[in-house]
Amino acid sequence: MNNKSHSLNHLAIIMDGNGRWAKKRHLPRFVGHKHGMETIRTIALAANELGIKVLTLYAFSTENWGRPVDEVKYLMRLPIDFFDKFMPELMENNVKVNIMGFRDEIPDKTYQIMEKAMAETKDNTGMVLNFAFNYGARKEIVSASQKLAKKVKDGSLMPEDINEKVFAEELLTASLAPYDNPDLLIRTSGEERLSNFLLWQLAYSEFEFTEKLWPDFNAEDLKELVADFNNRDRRFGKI
Ligand code: V0D
Repeated sequence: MNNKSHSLNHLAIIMDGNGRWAKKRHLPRFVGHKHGMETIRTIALAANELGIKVLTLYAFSTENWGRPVDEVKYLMRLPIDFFDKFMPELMENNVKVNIMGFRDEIPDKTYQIMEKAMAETKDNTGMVLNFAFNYGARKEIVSASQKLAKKVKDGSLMPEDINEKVFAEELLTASLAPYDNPDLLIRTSGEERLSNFLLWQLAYSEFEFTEKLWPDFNAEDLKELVADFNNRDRRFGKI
C-alpha cells in the first residue's frame, strides 16, 4: 500500500448478529431486528459526530429472500418504522438519506417510503446515510456490465474506452463519488466474510471485526474501532 494517511470519509458496516442476540435471550428474531434498528440511530448520530461523510449500512441482501415469509414481511416494514421514528432527528442533524439496491421484489409501500425519505433529505448537506437494501455485489457488477454492453452496442462507447473509472460510474455507488469506496469496513458478531457486499468498492479498504452483536454495538465500540483504524494507518505511514 501507499504511505498516504487516508482519513475516514466512508464507513461501511455489515450489521450482523441480530438473530443471535434474540436467541441468547430466548426472544423471537424480530425483537433482535427491532433493537438493531435502534442501533442504527445510535451509530448514525455517532458517525455524524465523528465527521464521517458517508455511512453505508448493509441491511438486506438479495439472498435474504430465502428467509421465512413472516420474517421477510417484518424486515420490509423496518424502513417504514425507521423513518416514522427517526426522520425528524435525521433532518435536525442535516443527514441525507440514500438507498442503494435493486427495486425488484421490494413491496410498493416500502419503496415509496424510501423514495420519500430520499426526496425529503435531498438538500441536506451533512452525512449521507446510505442503506444497502436488496443489494448484492455480483448482481451490481453484472448490471454495470449490461449497461456498458448496451452503450457499446448503440455505438456511444468503444470497448477500448472501458476502464476502472468508466466501470465505477455504472455501479450503484457512483452517486457517492468522491467517497464511493469505503475507507473502512466493520462487520459485527464475529463473522469474517464479505457476504456479497461491495466487492468492487472494498478493494483497498481496511477491515475491522468485532465480536459484539449488532444490537449491543454502541458509540464507544465505534470510536474504539475508528481509533484502531487511525493507528493502523499511522503505523503504515512510518514504514
Ligand atoms: C434488521 C439491523 C432499518 C439489521 C438493523 C430489511 C437487521 C435492523 C432498516 C432500513 C433492518 C432500511 C432502509 C431504509 C431505512 C431503514 C432496515 C433492513 C433490516 C433490511 F431506507 N433497520 N433495518 N432494513 N434491521
